[in-house]
Amino acid sequence: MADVASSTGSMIVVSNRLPFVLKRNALTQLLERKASAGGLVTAVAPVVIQSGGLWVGWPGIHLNNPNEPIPESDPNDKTPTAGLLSKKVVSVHINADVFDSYYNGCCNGTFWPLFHSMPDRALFSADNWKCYYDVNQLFADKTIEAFDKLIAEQGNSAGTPLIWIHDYHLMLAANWVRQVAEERDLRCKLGFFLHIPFPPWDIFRLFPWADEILQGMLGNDMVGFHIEDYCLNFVDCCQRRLGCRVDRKALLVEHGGRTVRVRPLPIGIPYDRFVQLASNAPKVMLTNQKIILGVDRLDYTKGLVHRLKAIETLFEKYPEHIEKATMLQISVPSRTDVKEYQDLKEEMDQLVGRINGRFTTYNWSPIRYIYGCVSQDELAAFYRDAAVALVTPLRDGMNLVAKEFVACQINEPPGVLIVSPFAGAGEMMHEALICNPYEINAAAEVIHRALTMPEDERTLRMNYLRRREKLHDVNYWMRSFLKAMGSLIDEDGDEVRP
Ligand code: ADQ
Repeated sequence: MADVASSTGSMIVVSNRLPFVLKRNALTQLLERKASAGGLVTAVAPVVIQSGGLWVGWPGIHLNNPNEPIPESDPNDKTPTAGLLSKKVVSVHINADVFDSYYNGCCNGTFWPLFHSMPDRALFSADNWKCYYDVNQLFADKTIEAFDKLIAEQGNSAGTPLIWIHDYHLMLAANWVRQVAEERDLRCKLGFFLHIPFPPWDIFRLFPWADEILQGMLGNDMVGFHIEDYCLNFVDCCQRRLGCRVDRKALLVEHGGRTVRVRPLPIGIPYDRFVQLASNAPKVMLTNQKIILGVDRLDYTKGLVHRLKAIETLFEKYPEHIEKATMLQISVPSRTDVKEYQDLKEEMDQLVGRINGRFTTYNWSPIRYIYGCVSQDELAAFYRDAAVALVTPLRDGMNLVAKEFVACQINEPPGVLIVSPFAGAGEMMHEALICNPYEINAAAEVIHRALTMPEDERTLRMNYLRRREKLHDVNYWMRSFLKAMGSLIDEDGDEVRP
């Protein structure tokens, strides 16, 4: 596989979820694997498999018997994890109540809003924090178990294993892994990547146990974020909260006699796969309508209420778009156990009803609202046939939808991307139209501009956007991570210096 990066040692990936979920077949009562095809899994799984590495994570189900064996993948499974044998998977089993406090309570009830700079939505609970702490310790124990497995299987040929911990669910785990590895004289490299923003000091300091989070993250050799702003926020917090010596230019933090590298590593998408999906997908049937597309998890950070209000203002101020353009909003249900998300669902339902009630004619409605998951083929068709994509989160680590839209824009002339400056994607997709989602009137103006933009301008902008995403795809991201860890091997088999 030409586009798969090679690492100097075997890789152990540690993430809240395994790269597939386990489901129990209602008829046979046997466990089955349900594949996951996200970009992260697409890029990382081949490296784990190729390096003989392992994946540590929660299997998506609470089992009565934690020793129940994990099944192999279905023979028809063509996803990248199909080659991940069950013996290469270490599942973390967590008591259901503890899991609820850790995941719904601390991760999604505290860190998610806080790290997205929405502290009023964050709950601070000592009990939830204790569960987060305990679960992180459990993940660290399981990572050491994976490490032992690797050494038992491969001995010296495991090289210096590279342990890659993902996201806000596991910010404490590295320290315990490092401690045990040092006690037992096991050599390894520890890397961490945060998929959401890292907030500024003024927000981060609201968390009562902020110093423990920073110490946990500094247990790694390298800490990666999507963009430089998040790196600088992190460095700033280390200096102000822990009193670490830092180098803001070189993005280095000194802690416990070690120097930790901090790096911007903007994630990409499997670009070629989306182009292929878009080339094969059937046409979207919305007769003679310009589609204004939104695709998001139903989450308050995604700015959905502001977006619908901007659409309402658009039809109010520019009635020429009535019966000519339709907003197609596809929202995938998310965290439905959490009250904030139930409230948002209600608010969206009411808003869609109100706006449609106000503008609908005999053969047209301003908003089509799909509350559900759509297949990758359908998604690619929507991306391809949309005239405008609205990616307007209030805050977002990166946002992959903006990139997937651009990859699928294979029609001539292309559509227009509108992106919020508060998404990581807005930092680097300069040729998109930038729109502040909080400014409803200005947002309506930007949508009008996109709907009326001349063809040559659309083509010029889209060509630049597509070129960048093709170059900086998810495999590029994978290689950048390995390089930042000093673990990348080039085509001649030599190490690439970080
Ligand atoms: P998310 O917050 O989940 O990811 P995003 O980056 O937009 O946000 O990724 C969502 C993914 O879900 C996309 O791949 C999209 O195709 C898919 N999706 C969304 N709605 C869907 C629907 N209705 N049906 C089917 N698929 C749908 C977190 C961070 C982001 C960061 C990513 C990766 O919050 O900021 O970009 O991780 O690091």
